[in-house]
Amino acid sequence: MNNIEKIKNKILKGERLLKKDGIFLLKSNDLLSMGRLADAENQKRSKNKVFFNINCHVNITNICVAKCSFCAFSCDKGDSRAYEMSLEDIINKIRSSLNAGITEVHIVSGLHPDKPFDFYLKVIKEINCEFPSIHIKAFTPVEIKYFSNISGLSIKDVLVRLKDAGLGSMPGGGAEVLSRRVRKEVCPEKATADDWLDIMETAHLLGLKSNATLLYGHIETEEEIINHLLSLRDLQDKTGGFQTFIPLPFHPDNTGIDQVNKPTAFEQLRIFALSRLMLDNFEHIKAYWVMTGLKNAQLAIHFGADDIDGTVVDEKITHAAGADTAEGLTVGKLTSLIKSAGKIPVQRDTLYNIIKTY
Ligand code: V47
Repeated sequence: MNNIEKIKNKILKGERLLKKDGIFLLKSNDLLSMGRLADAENQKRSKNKVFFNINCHVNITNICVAKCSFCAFSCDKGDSRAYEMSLEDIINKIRSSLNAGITEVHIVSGLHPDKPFDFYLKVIKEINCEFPSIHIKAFTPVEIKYFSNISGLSIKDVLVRLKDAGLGSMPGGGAEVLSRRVRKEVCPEKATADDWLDIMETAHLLGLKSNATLLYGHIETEEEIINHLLSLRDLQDKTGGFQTFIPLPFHPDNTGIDQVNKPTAFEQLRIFALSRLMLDNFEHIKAYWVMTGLKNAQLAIHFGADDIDGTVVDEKITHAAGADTAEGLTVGKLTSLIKSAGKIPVQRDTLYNIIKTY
């Protein structure tokens, strides 16, 4: 029996994949076998459904005190690219997306040097007051840690205040690679791997759901990718608070790590299949089309992904780093992409309640 068959047998028996299985899969070129196994896992969970939502992204500012070498979005105050949105700008931007039928606003931003935590609380309160039916998914653990530093409040108090103001859940960003070595190299000035995990644990215990990401294709090793997945799986065993795992292929343009190539379609699909197989306690795996590209997102839904994020509208972070995708997609485009791959498009809300099956 070859190794892929051994892994298949393990999965059939309901056994959990180990670190060595993950390393084997990450090195494997047997992509089609991995895809079949990953798709079978999705059949158990989502059948042929592929989820998306109607959302809009708001990046309040690109001014950021953390100098992460993988990021092309952030800049210093005074830089010609620097911008910051006022509360009014934010409300107007969301209002302009209402016609599209958004059910979610996704907010992540730079770590601004002067804005107090109260500003962010006000943002959440005001959005909640103006648009009570829209779910607010906002702030990564990196931002939460920063809010705690600038306000002097504990992590728990920051999260409780945001939740009381109307925060509905948290996006999965800022995880990068949960490794001390990698973070020391690429993002030494922000929340550590332990901070990220502890903050997600606290959020989950407070009843806030979240996602989780992996930023891959830069300086990380195979072992570091598998350890990242295992850390997420362990925390999910404890809290059950993660909804979706989103592997993010690194975009090198305009970053401090521009000597590498963007992960190929083959590498991306292998990561999708690997994630579906290793993260047996995650309900969903998302192909974030903005980063994967539309063609790879469409293929990914046969290689372990059951979600392709949403309409997005005006994405800034990946486009700063050379993404060649659109900045937003219509529902028609998203549904036809899913249908032409033989799957069933399902519009969901942020918490995966079904809104409409197409
Ligand atoms: O945290 C930054 C990554 C993330 C680059 O939770 C880059 O539903 C590739 O987390 N190349 C932000 N990636 C995006 C994110 C996200 C997106 C969509 C949905 C959800 C969700 C979360 O983007 C950052 C960072 O890891 N990133 N720079 C880059 N050059």
